[in-house]
Amino acid sequence: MSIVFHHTPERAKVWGEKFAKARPDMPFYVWPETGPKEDVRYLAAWKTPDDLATLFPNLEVLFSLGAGIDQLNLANVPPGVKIIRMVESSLVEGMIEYVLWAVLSFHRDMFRYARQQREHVWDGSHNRPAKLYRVGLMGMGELGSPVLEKLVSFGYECRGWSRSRREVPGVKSFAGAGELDAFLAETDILVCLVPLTDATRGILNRSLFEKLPKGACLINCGRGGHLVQDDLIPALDNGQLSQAVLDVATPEPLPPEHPFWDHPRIFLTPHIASAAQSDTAAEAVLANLRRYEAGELMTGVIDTGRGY
Ligand code: NDP
Ligand code: OXD
Repeated sequence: MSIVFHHTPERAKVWGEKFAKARPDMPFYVWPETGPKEDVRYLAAWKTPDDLATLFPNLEVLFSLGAGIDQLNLANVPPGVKIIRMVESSLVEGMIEYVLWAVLSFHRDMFRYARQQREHVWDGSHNRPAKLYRVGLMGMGELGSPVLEKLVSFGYECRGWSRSRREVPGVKSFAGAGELDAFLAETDILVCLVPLTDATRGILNRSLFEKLPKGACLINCGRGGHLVQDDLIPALDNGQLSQAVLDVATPEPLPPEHPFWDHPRIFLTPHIASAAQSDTAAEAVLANLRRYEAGELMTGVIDTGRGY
């Protein structure tokens, strides 16, 4: 009974050491090494190799190396194989830092001051307190809920939107498609942290932007596929949005001629908002393997019907 790891050699080294120590009984292979294919029960991957069914006929669990699973080709995963997303502490910490940085930067006018610096303009505005900013976060899950808790502690007026109703202290909660418009109407800074599914693909579009108060800020740290990219620049140019912070795009990397690179009101980062650290990620998978072998429920099980 073995596990195959499919990612970079640097990560594989850390994982290999963790597994050698914690599970000397379980052979650990780094793709493209697999050992006897019929022995492979577990695969840990960011993207899956093609033709999983023939490659690993006895595969039982696919561990995503990301919190998101849209990068895995799910059509490729044989029925009956459990899919588990990454749930671990460093992903949460990274996302808290990123969203807090982006919200603070918008609130404290840092994007404007960066534009002014390029033009040698010295023009400061009076600071507005955090409580005057309403932050609306889409996706109150493993990442979104602790991000909201941190934003509350900084004094922002926080709202959260999710599929089912979620409670986070100090956060006004909205649920489902029926409450989306009310959520948007009260959101000055919109943070997207829902998973990319059939229900959320293209959700950040012109019609949604028009439901936000004029001059709102968009922070997308979900996936590029959430945003209808052709709708963004018109919304920024007509003032409906005043700033976009994009950590994700389609495709990644964006081609050099893409208009997002040079737009003065778009701040781009190269999908770095957060990432699982190898040591804590390996520990999370080891803990899930223990649960699985004991017949317990694993953390982060994907419901393929709802897509996350
Ligand atoms: P979770 O599955 O823990 O949480 C997802 C949240 O989104 C839940 O609250 C869920 O609602 C809500 N949601 C899902 N579908 C809908 C819908 N149709 N309408 C309303 N709400 C919906 O995911 P994580 O918090 O772990 O991760 C979220 C995403 O963040 C990942 O899928 C990935 O795309 C992105 N990510 C980006 C990173 C980056 O560096 N840019 C790093 C890590 C993750 P409910 O609570 O009712 O289930
Ligand atoms: C993830 C990511 O989904 O890093 O974990 O984007």
